[in-house]
Amino acid sequence: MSQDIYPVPAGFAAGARIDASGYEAAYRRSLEDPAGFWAEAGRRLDWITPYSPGAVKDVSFGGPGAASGDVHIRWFHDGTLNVAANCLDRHLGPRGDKVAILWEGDNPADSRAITYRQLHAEVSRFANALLDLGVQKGDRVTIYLPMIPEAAVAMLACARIGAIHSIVFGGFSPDSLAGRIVDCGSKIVITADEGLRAGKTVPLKANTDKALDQAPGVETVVVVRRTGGRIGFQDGRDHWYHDLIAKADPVNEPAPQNAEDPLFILYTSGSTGKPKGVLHTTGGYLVYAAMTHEYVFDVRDDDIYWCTADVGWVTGHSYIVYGPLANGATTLMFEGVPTYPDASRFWQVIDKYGVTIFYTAPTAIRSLMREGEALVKTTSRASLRLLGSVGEPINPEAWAWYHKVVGDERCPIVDTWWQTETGGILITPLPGAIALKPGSATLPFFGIAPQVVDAEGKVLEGATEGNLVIADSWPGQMRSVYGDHERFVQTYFSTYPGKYFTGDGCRRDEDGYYWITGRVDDVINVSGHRMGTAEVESALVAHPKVAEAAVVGYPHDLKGQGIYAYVTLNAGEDPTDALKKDLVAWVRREIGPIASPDLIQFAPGLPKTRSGKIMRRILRKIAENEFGALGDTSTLADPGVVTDLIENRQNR
Ligand code: 6R9
Repeated sequence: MSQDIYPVPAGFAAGARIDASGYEAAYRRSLEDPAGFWAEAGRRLDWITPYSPGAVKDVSFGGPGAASGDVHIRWFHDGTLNVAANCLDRHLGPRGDKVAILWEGDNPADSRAITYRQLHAEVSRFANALLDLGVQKGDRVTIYLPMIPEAAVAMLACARIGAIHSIVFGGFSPDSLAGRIVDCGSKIVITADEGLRAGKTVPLKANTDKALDQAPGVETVVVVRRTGGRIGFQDGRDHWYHDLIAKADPVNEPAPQNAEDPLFILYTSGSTGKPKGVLHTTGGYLVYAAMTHEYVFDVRDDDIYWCTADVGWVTGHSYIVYGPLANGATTLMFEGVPTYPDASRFWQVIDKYGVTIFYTAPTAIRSLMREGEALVKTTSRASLRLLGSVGEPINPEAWAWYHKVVGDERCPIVDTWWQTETGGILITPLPGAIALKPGSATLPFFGIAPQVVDAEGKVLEGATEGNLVIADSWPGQMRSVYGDHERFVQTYFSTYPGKYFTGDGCRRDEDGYYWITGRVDDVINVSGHRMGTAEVESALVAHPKVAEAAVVGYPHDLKGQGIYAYVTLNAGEDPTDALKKDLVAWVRREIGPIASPDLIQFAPGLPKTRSGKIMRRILRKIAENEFGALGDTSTLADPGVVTDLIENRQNR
């Protein structure tokens, strides 16, 4: 592990939002007096009815002493506000003509600049269109769109009328889309004719049509015309977005929402098979997304800020749309991929728009690093002043390359640790305040109380290693699993009663810096995307030739973790390469390309305990090529299977 320390660059500290002593004082205050701290922080938003001092924080994480099962989280709960008004209307005076969204298409010739005034006008019209279609407060609206400005318009239009959006990443299959539509009972889907990635089309409307065969509750589909490709159109059910916008009333008063009214649902993988609908609410989420965006990225009015995530993930929600727009920033939205037309695309886009703040994922950095320095050096990147990383631990080599080659050793890197569940960044450097150590997310943001615990829940002090929990709430925390509060309590508050369990392991060093070591549950991180191994397993066993499957992660140079699947076939089936290909295609179809197994091993038997539990620890070791240290195998029902698994291992 690297022990290099990169102090705050002098020039950066001078102009930064907050310096080291400022950070320490604010952090201390945020833990000593959370209600006071957040009451003040909440004033960064415009409230319709201000919250009262006694209603800032009302939280129970359950646990010892609490009424059994009582987990509730409320922030600012007697206040009302409107998220879209905070992201749009209040900027019209000071920044009406400032660019809100800079859009760079998949094709470098396609771009758009949308001012706050224009975005406000479009969102107002679409909000009215949704109302005309019968969408009401509290209704769930599924959004299945590519990275086009209409995605932000749809999100903000929902927020404006109090509808709850559920975005499904455009890379998910019809089956995955259907599952998410049915789980939250949405009656409307907003999609596009086709998406465009690296010059190829993605059949979003056709996927939606397939999904709707399994989701009969959907009455309305809104279709954005992106490519003009041929699609099926069902009169009565399907509506063109541009027709709705053209005939909608241009004036829409933002509807007041309670701070605890739901804002969105976002499905994420857990350690069990079915994705969870992570529920975020209105006031606390926006306060937290906006505040972290401002401090972590040290945002000023003249910044051109670019987060390369997709709005289908939480990073896109908080740090492409809600945080930046609440702060009146210019946010760049990119439709394409880092390697099209060639692997210098990111750097070209940075030069094209004068991007000052750039936020991406380690997997992208690693894949571009492989393409060599020359492609980066054909560009200037002189506008950059801050770099960010998110999604998985960043290995020190990638960190060093990002710092030296991309940032010319001028730009601090904020390595931001957080989760879909946390709504915003929890552990991160503040670039003017905290010295960097490559590979460490460094220190907690205001109001965040991380603890490292052992397997029994004992709190470990000082330099140590264990599981990461958060001892108290923060405003951006998820409130529930949509429609299943019991699952929320079980998943996050039962392992260590009274504490939020992150599912991550971590190390804390002698300076109190946190080093996230990765998931300690059956979740793997493939190119920064969360995948439940159980989800891939249930897709595999749904194949008619598969009897049983066990999926684990293994170290992968580019993806961080790859997907390794052990598959037992039904008696009489031939373990051929053609079948392997078929299984990969099958999983892509069932879940989506991000779930494609990298390696498949046909296994006549899986290592099981006598009670029938698959011993994943052993499967992980074999997949990692570390079968010299398998540990105790004496409890296996049939130790012989291990020899066969090792002999036929795929990761050599
Ligand atoms: C925002 C996001 C969350 C999981 C999280 C952890 C991993 C995210 C990280 C990181 C190390 C970082 N993770 N950021 N690990 N360093 N800077 O990625 O949300 O998709 O829910 O994934 O990603 O394992 O638990 P999500």
